[in-house]
Amino acid sequence: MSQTFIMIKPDAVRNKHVGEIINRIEKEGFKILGLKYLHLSLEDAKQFYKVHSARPFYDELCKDMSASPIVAAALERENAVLHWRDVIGATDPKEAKPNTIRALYAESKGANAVHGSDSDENALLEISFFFKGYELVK
Ligand code: IDP
Ligand code: MG
Repeated sequence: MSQTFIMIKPDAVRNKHVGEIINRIEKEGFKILGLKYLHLSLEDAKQFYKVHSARPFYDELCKDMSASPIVAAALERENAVLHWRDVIGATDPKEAKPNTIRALYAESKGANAVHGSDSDENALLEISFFFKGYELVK
């Protein structure tokens, strides 16, 4: 078993896709270890995405991610990181395969409905950014 960290981004929350995306998480066989609904500050978003601070879209990304509430979750499954990346599809919804979450619900490359960790190591770092140990089920 391995873990991944996911977010339902502000665009998907505003577009009322939270229920469908959580349904998909369950259908894909993930166990939910932690789940919260929160509004990131601009500083939190900058800290979370600091690996992208040199990229041209960084300021817009952080502004968008702190514009309205998100859902954050820690998930467990075999091959969790790669399986979630398959379920969400390519960063740009125009390139995402049919029936992936981004193909179904994303507005654009920036407002692309969901986040998913890109490695096991980053999954654990991202989970600890959002959750204290006692907020995660064993
Ligand atoms: P990922 O979310 O598919 O892992 P990353 O390259 O890690 O994609 O980029 C992080 C986030 O930054 C993306 O999910 C998207 O919201 C935003 N982003 C990435 N590339 C672009 C771009 O070219 N224009 C606008 N936003 C982008
Ligand atoms: Mg990424």
